[in-house]
Amino acid sequence: MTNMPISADLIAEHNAPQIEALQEDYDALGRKLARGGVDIDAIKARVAAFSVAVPSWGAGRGGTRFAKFPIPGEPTNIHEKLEDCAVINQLGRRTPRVSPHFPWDKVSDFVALREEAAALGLGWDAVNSNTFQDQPGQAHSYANGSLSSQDAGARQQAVEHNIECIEIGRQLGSTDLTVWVGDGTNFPGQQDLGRSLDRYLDAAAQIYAALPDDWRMLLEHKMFEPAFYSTVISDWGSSILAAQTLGDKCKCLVDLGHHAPNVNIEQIVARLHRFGKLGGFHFNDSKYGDDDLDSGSINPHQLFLVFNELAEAEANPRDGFNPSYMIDQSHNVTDPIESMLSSAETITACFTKASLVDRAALHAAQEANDTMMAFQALRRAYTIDVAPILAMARMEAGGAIDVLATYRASQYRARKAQERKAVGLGAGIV
Ligand SMILES: [Mn+2]
Repeated sequence: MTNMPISADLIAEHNAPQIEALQEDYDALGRKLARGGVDIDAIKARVAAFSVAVPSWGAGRGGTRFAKFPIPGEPTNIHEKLEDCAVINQLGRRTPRVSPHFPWDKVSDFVALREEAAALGLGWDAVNSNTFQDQPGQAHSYANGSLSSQDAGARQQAVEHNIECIEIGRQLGSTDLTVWVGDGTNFPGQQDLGRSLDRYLDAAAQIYAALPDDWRMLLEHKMFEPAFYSTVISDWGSSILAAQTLGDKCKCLVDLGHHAPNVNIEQIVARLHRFGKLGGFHFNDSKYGDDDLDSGSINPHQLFLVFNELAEAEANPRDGFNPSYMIDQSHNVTDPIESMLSSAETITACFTKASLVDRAALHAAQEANDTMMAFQALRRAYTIDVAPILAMARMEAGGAIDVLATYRASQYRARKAQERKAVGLGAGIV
């Protein structure tokens, strides 16, 4: 690849003085793991094969409903977003796919966009539809809902938009459609809670009917916001019931921030897998609500426990095991590239630690009702510093040992600040 945004020479130059120390750390960790019968190179190979998609909208600075504070050099269109996503993948090597959002990322030629991404070393992940805001010139408003609206015209428009997203996705090479609706109510009595779900299911079935055979439809539940009293697909219960009603190609997507505080999300993951409905994840972290904070920044242990369930599910697949992994964060106070580099590393670290759980010891302790040793089987893996494995896998794939230091040394954002037009002010929650 000749036109990559970061020069391979710069990465190599930054790696050179760190290689010896990395090798020492890797060898030391390898000896420690070998004592427990684990081959560090096999774990490194798992890490090298692991990937998580980045959202196109995550490349821009997010905002709150109060304000958005843009930074110089921020991307203003899908082409610039792709370039930023390429930087993340070049340095970190774990994020080779981008998840687009329509109509935000709409262009006139999607075949050309696919080629543009491929030239940057990127493919495409799940296509996201948007029926939670109105677009200029739109015939029907989503003010009172989209797929569940009482307005048949709005429902039809939402169905057609989702089908258009499938068509765009086919051109891009995607095989998943993620559907999240902002539908819900702010007042008790505002809508009939049963009939609104009926309308949603009826409209969603029309989208499902347009799904190609090798596609999946991923339903994303969310407890509240923008509706504050009820949402139509509020929780994993509503989600799995809808997915079961719609058919085999419909699965549930778990956005970590879309639950009440302290909800046992890892148990939800295990339940969805048990019934063959675990479709994928939106990774982020949360302190109070749908905060869209960086993955693992608040509760990295929970992220590890989610991956522990995924490791268990992978070892015991029911109806297949193929969840899609994606970051879904709003970067309000950081450079989005730095946040996604850091988050991809955190997510990969939790995946790696979960791979190091001695499952035989865990199962034996569970069978013996030995609570402390069962917990310790998890704790032993969680406390291992897997950074040398991640860094070695990155470096061997052409990435940076220290991703943030190399990114800053590249002066990429400063260069883009010279080239790109400034982003306007205003609210910008995504
Ligand atoms: Mn999400």
